[in-house]
Amino acid sequence: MQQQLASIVATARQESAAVTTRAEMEAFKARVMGPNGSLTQVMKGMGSLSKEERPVVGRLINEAKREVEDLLAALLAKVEDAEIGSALGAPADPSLPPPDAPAGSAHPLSRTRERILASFRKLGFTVAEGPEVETEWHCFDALNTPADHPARDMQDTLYLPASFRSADAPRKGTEAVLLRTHTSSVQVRTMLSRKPPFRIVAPGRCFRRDAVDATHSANFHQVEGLWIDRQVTLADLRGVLDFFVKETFGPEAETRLRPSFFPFTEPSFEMDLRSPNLGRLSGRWLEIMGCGLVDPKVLELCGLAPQEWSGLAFGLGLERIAMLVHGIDDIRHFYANDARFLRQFA
Ligand code: FA5
Repeated sequence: MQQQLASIVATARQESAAVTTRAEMEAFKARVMGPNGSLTQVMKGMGSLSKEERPVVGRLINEAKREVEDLLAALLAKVEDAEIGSALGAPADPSLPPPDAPAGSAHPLSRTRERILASFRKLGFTVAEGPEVETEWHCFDALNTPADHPARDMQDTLYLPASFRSADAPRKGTEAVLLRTHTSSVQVRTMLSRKPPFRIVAPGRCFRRDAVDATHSANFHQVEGLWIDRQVTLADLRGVLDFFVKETFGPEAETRLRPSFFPFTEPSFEMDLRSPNLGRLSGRWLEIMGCGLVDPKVLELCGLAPQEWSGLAFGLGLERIAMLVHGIDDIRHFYANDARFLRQFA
């Protein structure tokens, strides 16, 4: 019986070498392992063996079966390769990239962010970052925003449950933790951790309990700017922002500063933009960012002497800028992941 099995395996090995198609492979499998296959016949003969012979022969049969299964696995790989090769008109080369791989591209918000950062880099600003999950102190108190300010209301700001309270604030006790409502918290972290003078821009995600519509999202992006130095003036603010606007919207773009209020800047402004290249918005004054000179109280809270240091700060909405640059009429397009929309910016 041992000889019989050896000859079955030897024949199978010989025959398998001649197999080239899937049909031939199936026929080969049936000849050996099918209901009337050569190996199956031997297995059926097990019944006539004595009790002592059975385990010995069983082991031999299993070995032969495994060899035939290995042959079949190799045949399947060979046949599949041949099938792919004939479908492609050439032998398959698994190291090649998929022929129809679509080229990816940066998201329009990422592209706008990089463009904005590139403008500010030209003026010596470097990129800084801060956490999206922030303490109430970094987001509000250190920015001179009083406890009863409406922005601190649960209706406007997403607070984390009390179990998330943090000790990461330079004041006694633990602090409430929230999703930052603006990137101005990076101003605070930078002033606390770096020695002036410095100029930073901080891009990042912000969160507010705003109702979602064509111009508002509950999760949006800002780019913050902060320049701390000796004798920073409003002329510097105008110069920096004018440069950025002309780089982004073209040399014909004009800016204007309109008095406004933020607890962390004094004086504070909204900056408006007017440009002849903005489609149906051409020629209209459009509000694009908040800005001002850093309030001396904020410098003090962040450990800088207001007699020595001064600064300018600004914060713009990335989506709003991208919408203006590309003539996009609804902020929700940015988050819908619709390739037809995204491909237009590739
Ligand atoms: C601020 O957030 C200030 N921190 C900006 C600032 C920084 C002022 C430094 C002075 C000095 P405001 O709430 O206006 O300000 O938001 C700034 C910009 O973020 C807005 O002009 C707008 O473009 C964008 N923005 C605000 N809320 C949303 C929202 N829900 N969806 C999309 N963009 C928003």
